[in-house]
Amino acid sequence: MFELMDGFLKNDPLSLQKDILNHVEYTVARSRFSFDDFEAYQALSHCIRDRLIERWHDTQLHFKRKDPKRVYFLSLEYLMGRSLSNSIINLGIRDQCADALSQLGFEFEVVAEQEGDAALGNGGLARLSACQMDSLATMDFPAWGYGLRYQYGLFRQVILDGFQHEQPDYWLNFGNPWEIERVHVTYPVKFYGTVEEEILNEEKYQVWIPGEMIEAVAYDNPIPGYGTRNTITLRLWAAKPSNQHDMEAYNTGDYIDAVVNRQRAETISSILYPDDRSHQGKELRLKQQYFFVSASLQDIIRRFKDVHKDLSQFPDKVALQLNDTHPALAIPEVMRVLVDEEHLGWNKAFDITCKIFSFTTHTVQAEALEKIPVDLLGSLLPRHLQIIYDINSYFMEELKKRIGLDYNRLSRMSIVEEGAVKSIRVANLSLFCSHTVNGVSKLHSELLQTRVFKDFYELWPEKFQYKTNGVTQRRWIVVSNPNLCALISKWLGTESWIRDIDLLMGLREYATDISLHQEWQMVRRVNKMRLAEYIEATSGLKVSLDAMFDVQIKRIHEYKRQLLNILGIIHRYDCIKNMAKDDRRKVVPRVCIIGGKAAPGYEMAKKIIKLCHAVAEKINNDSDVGDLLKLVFIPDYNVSVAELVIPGADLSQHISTAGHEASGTGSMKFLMNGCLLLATADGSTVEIIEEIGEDNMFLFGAKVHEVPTLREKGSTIKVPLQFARVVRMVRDGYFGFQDYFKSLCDRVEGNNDYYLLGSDFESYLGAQAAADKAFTDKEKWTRMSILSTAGSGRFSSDRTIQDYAEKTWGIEPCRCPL
Ligand code: 26V
Repeated sequence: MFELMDGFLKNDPLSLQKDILNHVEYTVARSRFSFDDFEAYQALSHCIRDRLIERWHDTQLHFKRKDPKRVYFLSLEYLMGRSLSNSIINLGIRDQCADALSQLGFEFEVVAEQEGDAALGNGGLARLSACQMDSLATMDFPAWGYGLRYQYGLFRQVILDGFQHEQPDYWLNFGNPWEIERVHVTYPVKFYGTVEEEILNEEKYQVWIPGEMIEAVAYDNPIPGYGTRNTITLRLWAAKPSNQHDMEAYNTGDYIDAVVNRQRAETISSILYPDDRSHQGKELRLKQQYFFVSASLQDIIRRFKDVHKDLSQFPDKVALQLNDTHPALAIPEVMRVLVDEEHLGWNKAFDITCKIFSFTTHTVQAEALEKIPVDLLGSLLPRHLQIIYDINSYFMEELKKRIGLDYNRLSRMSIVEEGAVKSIRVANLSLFCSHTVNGVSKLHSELLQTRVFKDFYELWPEKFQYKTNGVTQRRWIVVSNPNLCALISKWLGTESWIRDIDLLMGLREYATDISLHQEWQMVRRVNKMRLAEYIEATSGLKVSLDAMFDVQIKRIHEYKRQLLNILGIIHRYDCIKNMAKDDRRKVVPRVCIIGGKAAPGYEMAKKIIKLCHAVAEKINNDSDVGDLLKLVFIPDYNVSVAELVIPGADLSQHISTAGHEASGTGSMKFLMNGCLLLATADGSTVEIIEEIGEDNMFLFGAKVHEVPTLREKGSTIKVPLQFARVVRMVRDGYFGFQDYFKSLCDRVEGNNDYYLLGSDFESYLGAQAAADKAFTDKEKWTRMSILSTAGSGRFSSDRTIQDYAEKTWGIEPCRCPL
């Protein structure tokens, strides 16, 4: 690996060793003669943190000197996972650290595994933010990430008797060496109160008199780039009570209440909301959103004003990226600051606002779009509600000029939704006030233009772009699959692909080379061994390495169709049971692996988890079937579990009903690691097909344009007999829990089969059979596997970020000199 010249701290194994021992003694406060793996992790992390801080200071100073246009990435969620290995690899000192540890009697991998995940997000959107931060740093872009420092991250999933239970993830229990508390970087954030009119120099102004004030404190998380000194900042805000607020209470003598109130303030940043529709319209969630937005904008404007006086230059220096609608209150907040505080005038302020915001949407379901009840907004943020109304009046006037008095359309497009609960449509606000709206794959973008935001697209087609998602090869190959990483570098004769992903294509040339095949198979087998050990440790189940490891790991959701997978497994089991002994020899043995969390209030998803366990119980204890079929549910799926599972997978499933997965990024990680995909033509898979060809994967299922007709046909569709049979097995209690699974079965039969499991079943089984057949031909399988990795370059987040920088943000790299 490359090594960069460093600053004050040295990176040779001996210096690292000394620094580790110093941190053992003075930071961890343990004896340098006796410390355990966890303490070694803590000490090493502090060594790395010191090195990150050096680079980070240099980078920030460099940005300050150059004063380039910056991008601010606003996201309520980041799924960072572990930081130690990633930082060490990006710093280019993996071998030196391993040496230093080994001389102290520790093993690098064991030490790295001591770290818990930072899980400040739910799933796809949040992991995407983390991958994009890595690319922004690596590609030297002047970028800042902003988010919330939740005390409790995504819940831990515990399985008891096959049922999911949620437990709090108090991830800060043992301290967090990757953050730097900035006690002096604090901003007041205001809530509630009233709006009054004030006259200044004969002009009328609205003044917000807040009813509550809470302080936001910055916690900085340095994000190092790979092969560069650039280290950028992810700044997360924590809530603490404002002293000003307390003073009043102390003065009135209510000391006890004042202290209790302090704790109440902290609840704003205490918990991450699970991605669950039932949480829409909750006051605490709205408070979180505004708290985050207000603190971030105060920080951004302060940084701008340090150098520039005139806010009309704001768009030349600042790009604000809205990661979904969650941070969209930034729009009325910027307006409020420009109009009420800077007195710029409404038109000028609105012009600036529309030039700085861009918006990316991560969903396809119109009904999943965020809405804020007007009553709630009006009480929490009275001035923002007024501003949104003003924006909407202006919007409606503009619209009438374009479309006349088409009231149906006007009411569909309005930012304000009338109805039983009058609400703000946050996506409409974001669309109208952003210069660009991005989809996350080509197909997603088409659906946005033709369905979800059709009305908007027809009027402002120039606003619509798409940036197909990507994942970072640093984490998803270099960190998680070191053996494959070494193999790729050996065959390409360079490590440059780690920064320049297009080079991966060079592997195509060797796709039939028999010695690459042997080495490739060896690497894959070692990874399978590691995964098999993990399965045994977590579930007690021994699995055969000769079996095909077939994996589906992602959030549990009906549209992602884990149920289709399970019904397919039941079918496989049923076939084996009904087969003559002789025929069984032809069966390709499988280990089916499923993992993922269900939102706590999502009943159907929880039933799917239980069904998976019930089926596993039956199959795994059937000695008649033995190694021919096993089913494992991996509990508490998270980023670090993914790092272990993905490199060991032969086949992975991405089988959402066409038109439902905006992009999907798991598939890209599997692809990079040479795992074959069994998939529907949904989300980014459509582009994966373009890149690696249909022949290199197992495709099935209805296409997007066929879905509406199939739905219309409903119960008149002919569903294959096998499907009816497996559903009946569940219904009849073959796996127990007959009553509990009834609603799940009802959900996939007749007119209720919204996600089209029945009509896709036959073609699903066909794809599975094709996968079995290919697996028996080792050479073919290995070639397909190599071609998958070779074709994964387009799905690097480096490419996504490059596109954003050029086509959406208008920013350029700003590389810190060595
Ligand atoms: C919604 C809500 C609703 C209220 C409570 C908290 C909460 C948190 C998240 C969400 C929306 C999540 C949207 C999401 O993760 N979408 C996924 O984004 C991926 C990255 O673009 C994409 O690959 C997936 O297809 C898409 O489902």
